Amino acid sequence: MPTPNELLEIATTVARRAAALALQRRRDGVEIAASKSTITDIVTRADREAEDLIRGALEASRPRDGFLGEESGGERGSSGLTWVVDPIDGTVNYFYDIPAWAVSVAVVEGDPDPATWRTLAGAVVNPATGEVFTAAAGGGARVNGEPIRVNEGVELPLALVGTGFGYDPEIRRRQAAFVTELIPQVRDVRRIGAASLDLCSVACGRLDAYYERGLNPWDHAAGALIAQEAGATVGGLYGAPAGKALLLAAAPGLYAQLDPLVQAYYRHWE
Ligand code: LIP
Repeated sequence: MPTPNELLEIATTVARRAAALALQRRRDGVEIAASKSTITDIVTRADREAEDLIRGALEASRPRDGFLGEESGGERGSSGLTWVVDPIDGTVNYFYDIPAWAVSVAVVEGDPDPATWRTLAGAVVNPATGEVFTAAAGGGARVNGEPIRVNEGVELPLALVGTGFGYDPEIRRRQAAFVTELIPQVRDVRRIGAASLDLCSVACGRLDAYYERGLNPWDHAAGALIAQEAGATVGGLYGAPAGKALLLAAAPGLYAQLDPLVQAYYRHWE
């Protein structure tokens, strides 16, 4: 079994290659290939091309590993490891040429299920800013090789909180209703549009906290490890691991203040 650092080297290399491809396609002009869950949930040709590049590179270097990608689905491996990939996280930002999208590559041990997996390494590459966020389990978190840490000691009224919204109109309405309740209690709210970058923002102190309901495994697999390795608590509903029902990330003290508010609201959704 390779070490987390050896796996991180592979993750970072393929994420950089895919990011370069996606950036070039952005410059060439982006074409929507299809819509998925709703008409606003789009996939571009570059999403598919970037995932094909990553999948092919991993098949060559790690042929016995499993794969779970946003665009091409899952395939079980025989090594006990699975690569969890979002080729372009922040697809709407990518389509509108808003410089807040990223290639997210993580590798997990065990079933590719956020409820049970152990993330060993993760890389999130934002080509627009040239930032490469990385973490190996137990090795800390970095951006462009420099160590990063969460903001400690932030009280709720001074917290800058990130969140996001699903593609379904009724879910968006309910998510917006919670933001209406939360926003008077915190410094402010930001909606960046890419979960991986939200989590990296918590990791490097650009956000004090981030929460979202409805994320897919590939949205948070790498970013959650980076946030945890930077000192964040990352969890889900009722104290479960982060997953589709809820992801909340913040330094421990702020997590303890925000968790009851988020749980109380999202508990009604179940
Ligand atoms: C996005 C997430 C984001 C969420 C968006 C979208 P995508 O992923 O990263 O947090 O709010 O609705 O799901 O679809 O760009 O890969």
